[in-house]
Amino acid sequence: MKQFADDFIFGGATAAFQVEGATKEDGRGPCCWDEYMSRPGSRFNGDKASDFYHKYKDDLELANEFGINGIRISISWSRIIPDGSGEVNHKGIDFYNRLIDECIKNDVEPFVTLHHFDTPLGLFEKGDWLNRDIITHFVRFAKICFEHFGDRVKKWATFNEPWSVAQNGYIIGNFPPSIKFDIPKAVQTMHNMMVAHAKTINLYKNMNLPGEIGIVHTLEGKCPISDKPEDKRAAYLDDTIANKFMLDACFKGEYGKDTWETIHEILEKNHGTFTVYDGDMDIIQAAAKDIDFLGMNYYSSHFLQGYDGESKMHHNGTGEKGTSVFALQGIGARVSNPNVETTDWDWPIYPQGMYDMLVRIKRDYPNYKKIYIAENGMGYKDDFVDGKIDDTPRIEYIRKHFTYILKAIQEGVNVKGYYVWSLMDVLSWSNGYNKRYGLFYVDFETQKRYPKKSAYWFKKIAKTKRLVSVDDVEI
Ligand code: BGP
Repeated sequence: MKQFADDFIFGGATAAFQVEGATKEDGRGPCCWDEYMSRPGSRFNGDKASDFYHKYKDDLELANEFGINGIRISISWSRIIPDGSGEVNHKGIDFYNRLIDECIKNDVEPFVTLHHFDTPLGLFEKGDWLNRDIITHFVRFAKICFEHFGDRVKKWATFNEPWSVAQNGYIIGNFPPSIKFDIPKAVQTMHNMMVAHAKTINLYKNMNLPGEIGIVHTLEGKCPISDKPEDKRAAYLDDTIANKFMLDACFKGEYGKDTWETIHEILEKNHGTFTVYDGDMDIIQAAAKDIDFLGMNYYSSHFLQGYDGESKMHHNGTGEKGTSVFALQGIGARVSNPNVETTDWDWPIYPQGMYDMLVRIKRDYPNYKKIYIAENGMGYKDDFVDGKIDDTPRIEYIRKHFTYILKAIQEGVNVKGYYVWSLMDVLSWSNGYNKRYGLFYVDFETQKRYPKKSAYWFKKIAKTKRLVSVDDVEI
């Protein structure tokens, strides 16, 4: 397959906390990240971010000029309901009304995520997704959003990446609440998020709105580093907790027998368990019948080695290549593969993993309906030279992933769009402002935007619907 379909979406992705800034304006309440990033020793915060709260009109005009016809945005829960559960803040509603209208005016279709990591602080302090009361509050927030924006927003996602909320918050410890190696809490978090997701899907379907609803998962390829049985097992265990657990819930409506047993094996080795409450699986089952799409974030795959020691971890959040350590008790160790290059943050660049995942979804979850690549892109320390940014490695990264998307489409996988992470440079949660992803460079001092070489390249693809080489583009 050489060409994308005429209706393929060439989009750019953002998330409220990473772009909006204006954290204290117009009645917004704090979210968990405001508090987390104000702790002593924090290297950065989201107070200004990319100032999208004030610059969204410029960004949408720029998107339109560069042929981008879709944007992922998320709604900051604490702008709409400052403490997460109480009064509605009408200035928050007004902002998103203006933003959504501006998207439509510029022919940049909004794809809206309800929760992109930014739980309101009040609810976070009561236990976040480990406290089941949050489910009711989330569904109420979703209902308010559907009522106010559901006439114009045609693509909704309940959550962005439950696995990241769980893994980074309770295993790696580089997201709030910054707990390490508590795999049972990570699993409970994901399960509770599944209940909230399913209730929200059911609500949306009952409201008969003119759009579609799904979820965004990060899907990471898990490859054994060798043919040894212990390495294969480690890859299988990591895949089950990172990918299969959530995919089973969303598309099968149950945790398959093998998934259930494998998760319990991991939990046992970590001296814990998780609770499924009465009625949870009925709700999850009903939502799996109705879910309209899978949003798939794909950046990387991991290479696994068998490991039976204690958990140990070092998160490379500075871009010092080769400093990552990741080994989990009861699962395995992620190791470097000498044949696979990595980014400066040690993320293996393995585009074939995206293809493998796409064909697997079609094979294992045949009721999936459609897939949007909701995020893909490369963190890179861009060089800014006389107002020009030559980010050829990023173009190569995206081009290789596009090639595999086309191959998957040719083999019958229904991929309907691609949202590059990110539209403009944004705040990276655990890395700060030097890990850039955008098509548009942001000078964070002046908040001026500059199209990178990748933006010109993306524009050509969006226009011709064909993959062009990096040599066909000038800055
Ligand atoms: C995804 C998140 C995004 C974004 C991206 C890049 O997991 O959904 O919000 O941050 O990863 O990650 P990072 O910023 O850590 O490099």
